[in-house]
Amino acid sequence: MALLEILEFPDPRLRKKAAPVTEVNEAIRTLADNMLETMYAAPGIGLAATQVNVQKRVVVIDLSEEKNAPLVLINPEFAVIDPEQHEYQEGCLSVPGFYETVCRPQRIRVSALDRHGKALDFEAEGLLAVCIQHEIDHLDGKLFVDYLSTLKRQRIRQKLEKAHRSQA
Ligand code: QAP
Ligand code: CO
Repeated sequence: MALLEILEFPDPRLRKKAAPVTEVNEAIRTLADNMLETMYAAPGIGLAATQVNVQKRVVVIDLSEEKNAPLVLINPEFAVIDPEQHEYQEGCLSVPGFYETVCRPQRIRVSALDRHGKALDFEAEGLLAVCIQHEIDHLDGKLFVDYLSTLKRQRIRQKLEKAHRSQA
């Protein structure tokens, strides 16, 4: 297994749209395993392939306290069940140090392939529903800061750019 580099906002590569996975093979399983290792090490609860500069529709999530319930979603899609929006305080490994309130539908129906290429179809609500929508956004080049005001987004961008300059 290997730790992957996580791209940080405002890296333009986070804006690329990921392509569907055409075959769930060993290379995809290795990518998912490396993404899980990278997410656990961060530590985080969700990571999309876009964040590690791979333009493929692969997402990993683990909401468990013990970090022993990995969810691998390949070509994930969702449909809104309950259009009522709920607020959630979101963060992102690509926007380290910033947490802001975002509104999203609370209940969704998810379809995806698992790590063996088997079709999954399930309902999600609460944090899982938020996390899946957040990660699918990444695959479409979208970040949670896009839901904030221009002013808030620019402030976050400036602070992260400054941090990146002092790291370089
Ligand atoms: C997405 O985010 C998410 O700022 C996953 O300094 C988060 O794993 C969806 C993290 C919240 C819904 C609600 C963030 C780690 C991890 C940071 C994460 C940080 C270190 C974020
Ligand atoms: Co994120």
